[in-house]
Amino acid sequence: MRVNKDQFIEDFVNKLVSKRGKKIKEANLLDKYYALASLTRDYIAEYWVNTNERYLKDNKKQIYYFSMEFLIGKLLISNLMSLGIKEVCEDGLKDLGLDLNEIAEIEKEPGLGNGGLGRLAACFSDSMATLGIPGYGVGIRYKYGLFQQKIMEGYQEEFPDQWLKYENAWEIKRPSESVEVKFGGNVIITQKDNRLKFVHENYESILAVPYDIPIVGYKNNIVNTLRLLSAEVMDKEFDYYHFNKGEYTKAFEDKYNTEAISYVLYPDDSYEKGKILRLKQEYFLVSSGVQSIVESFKKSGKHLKEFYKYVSIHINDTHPALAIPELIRILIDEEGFGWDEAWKITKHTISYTNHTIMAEALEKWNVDMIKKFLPRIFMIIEEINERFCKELWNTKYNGDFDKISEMAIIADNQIKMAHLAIVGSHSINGVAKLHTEILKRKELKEFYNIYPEKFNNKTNGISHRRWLLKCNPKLASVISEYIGPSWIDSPESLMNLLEFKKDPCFKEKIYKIKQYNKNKFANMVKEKYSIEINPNSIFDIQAKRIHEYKRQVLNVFHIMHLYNKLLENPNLDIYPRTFIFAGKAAPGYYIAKETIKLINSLGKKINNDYRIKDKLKVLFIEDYNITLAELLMPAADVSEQISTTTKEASGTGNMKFMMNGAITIATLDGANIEIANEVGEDNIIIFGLKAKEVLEIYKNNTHNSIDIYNEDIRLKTVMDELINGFLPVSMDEFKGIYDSLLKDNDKYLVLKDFCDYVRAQEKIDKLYRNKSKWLEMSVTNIAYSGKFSSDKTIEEYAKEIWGAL
Ligand code: 26V
Repeated sequence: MRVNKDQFIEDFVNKLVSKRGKKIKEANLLDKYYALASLTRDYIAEYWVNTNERYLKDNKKQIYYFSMEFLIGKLLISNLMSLGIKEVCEDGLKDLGLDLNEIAEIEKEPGLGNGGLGRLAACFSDSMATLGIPGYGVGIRYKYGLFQQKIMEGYQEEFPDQWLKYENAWEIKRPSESVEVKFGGNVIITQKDNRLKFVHENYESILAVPYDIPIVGYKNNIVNTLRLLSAEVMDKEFDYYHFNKGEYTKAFEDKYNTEAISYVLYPDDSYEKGKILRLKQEYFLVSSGVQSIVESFKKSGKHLKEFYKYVSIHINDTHPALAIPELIRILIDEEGFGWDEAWKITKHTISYTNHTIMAEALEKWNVDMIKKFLPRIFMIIEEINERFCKELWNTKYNGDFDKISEMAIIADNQIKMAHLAIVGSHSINGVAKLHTEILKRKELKEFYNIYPEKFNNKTNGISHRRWLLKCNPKLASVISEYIGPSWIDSPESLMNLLEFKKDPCFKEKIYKIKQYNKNKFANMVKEKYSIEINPNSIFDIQAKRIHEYKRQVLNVFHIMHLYNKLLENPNLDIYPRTFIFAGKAAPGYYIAKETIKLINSLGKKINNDYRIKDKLKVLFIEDYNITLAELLMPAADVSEQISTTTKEASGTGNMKFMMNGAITIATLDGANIEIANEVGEDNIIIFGLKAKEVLEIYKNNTHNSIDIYNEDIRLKTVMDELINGFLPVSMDEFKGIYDSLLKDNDKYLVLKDFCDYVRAQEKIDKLYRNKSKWLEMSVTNIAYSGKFSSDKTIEEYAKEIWGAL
């Protein structure tokens, strides 16, 4: 868009008055933020309206991306950049004596997700808008996002994330587009004109109120929509009878119970049985979403028979899988379709992404629960299941009861959501090549046998706009200086950087930028934690959810081993390193929380030990979120991607670090494999067991952690230090971790990979000393990172799954 500086200044000053009732002199930072954000939204509005109008006219396929999580990050700067007016605003504000970054910092980040899955949804939304694909995100407007993490005495403590405490400057509430979602009650079946009719009675109604957030395409005048739904009571806000009796809690009980549906994001990244509220959230999302889509489709005048030709509904993991029975319900009960046609329309409309093979994250709902809260939906799932089992019986598996009950959607009084999602959709994809292969050959192999055509791979990607252009402006500008700005629209042209990987002048610039970003990070650490870190040390970062399979403990063991070596010989030639951790643990995940305590205890010991002469530092930065990630990625020298091979479906942090020039130390897991294939083995440090070996170990149970413990004295020493008073905690503090590794035979093969990990880390130490070589590797990583732009991923989804390009 076009706005000149004078116009901007005038608009801004007026906005402060109209929106906040203040002149610049009296305005505080919050006033300035809201004025600027609101002005930016005004600027966006015109394009938003035009885009919607165009989409309506164009008759193109609309993509609805259903996700329980959207981790979009702060929006002010990125929106200004997408509008192409960041510099003008910055200048204008400067004239007023204001600093854009200071204002932008005060924005509250909507933490509406747990991790990779939620951030992927945000990167995809960004890419859809930038590619001009009519894409709508559909999610929940949780009043409280993922908990705020504070570290107290080394332990994680959780606090409510009150991101809506003030207002959300970006959203537009649309009460007139609210829809009714029905829970509970019973279903009456009658017969009319030779057809069964299903009437849902005695249900409880909840209103789903949409809030729309603009998703601004990058300098293309396109603005897509992220629609977040909030639960409200249908009509009666409170009960006068109880109110008059002074029973205030009772008077408002219904309201609270209803609205609780969209109060809190579940802070788990794995599934816990029997959470009624979570089930309600999932149905709330899909029912309101699918109803609105059908309504708006009907307005277009086309026949619902053609629904799937104009609408794709993509479900982000199985969490929104009830979209399948919900669409069938609407088509049959409300629109008068017969089963066969409703089934065909639904299957052609829906596609599904699987994000994990971790058994504990695979959703299964108790039959009685679904029956009680969603009686009509249950009938439909039962029907799908019966027909599916019959199909199996009549085709491949005649007489094979075991196979059929293994594949059934309903078995052992449970509904398996992954099975429902596969049977009721036309496409299922994994998120990296290895992950998809494991789905096809192992986890879902029975389904692959009968529906090979449904399975496909779509390796994840990240938005290079947020993860390079926005978060690392200095790097972005040097890149443009050398290869021109075309990489912003076509990220694969980052490859042109390879030409300069041996250019000393270019490399020096890359080095200086990394130093600048490291200094910036070090200053934050000093200010916030009063810890001095050496910006000339290697910044070695592991930032992700805390989970046994991600093996933060392996990282810790290596640090302890280095520390032991230094204690033995304080003059040992170790390149100074700062080990940085960040990430949240699910509040109920004991071992993960103990891992945080372990990192902090080690930090306390090492950071205060003058004997090792500041060669090692260990930091845990609290409250990892998108905003912190934007500071961390540009400051990293080393990216830790060390999951137990086969367990990390893809990973996307790996791509963000690489794009900012960090060197990856990794197992051949998830997308690490594809990163390694791109950059070549000289530009990534690979270690550890291969997928085949891991699968073999799991299958034949050939692993014995006690043997490794006894054989490797370095490892034995480190492990003993967990429980012998070496760390500044009680002796039994880390008994849980210790036992999981020895008594429980180290399910995630930490001990097995330790030796090779130490070797790989020694290689890093050596390589970093060769500055020229290191910078060459760094440039190579940046150059190949364009391959992992979510623009490319979304293009593949659009072409191969949605039929939309
Ligand atoms: C499951 C549940 C179950 C109910 C409570 C809330 C909740 C939240 C998340 C999940 C699923 C976790 C799966 C997940 O996040 N997978 C990650 O997806 C990334 C994007 O595809 C991928 O890069 C990571 O490797 C994968 O772990």
